[in-house]
Amino acid sequence: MERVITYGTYDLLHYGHIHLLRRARALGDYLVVALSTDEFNKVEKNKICYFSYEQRKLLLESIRYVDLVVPETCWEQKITDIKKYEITTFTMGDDWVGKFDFLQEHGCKVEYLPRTPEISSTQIKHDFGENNN
Ligand code: C2G
Repeated sequence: MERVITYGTYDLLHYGHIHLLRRARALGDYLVVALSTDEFNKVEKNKICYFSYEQRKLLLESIRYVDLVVPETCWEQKITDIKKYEITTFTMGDDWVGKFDFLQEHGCKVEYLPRTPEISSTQIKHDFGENNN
């Protein structure tokens, strides 16, 4: 059984995220999403999420491509995670290309998938803000 994992904030969920999750799931038979906690986002990514971790988790768990959602609390948990969840493939959008190749030394394939270029949570917030002034 090919088990896949991917990581992210997934705040203001949009179709670019869905394209990523669909392709990630297609790399195997089971997809784990490690979802950045509010604390991790704030401290490590300088991101304040619109939706809380629990709300973002509910949204992700409702997506047909996602089998399990677990918390991402630190950058260093990936090696532990691939053992804990018996992961065979790690995948991320290609804005992260090269950053996680080290996981291959731990018996895990690493795939970077092309991002959906025209959409981002930042763009949504910007456009929405403009139309509401
Ligand atoms: N993504 C995409 N296309 C977009 C926007 C995002 O394919 N238009 C992908 C990203 O490449 C990532 C996933 O969707 O693989 C989640 O994106 P973010 O929530 O922005 O994740 P990020 O903040 O990059 O967190 O430890 C890794 C980090 O947690 C990744």
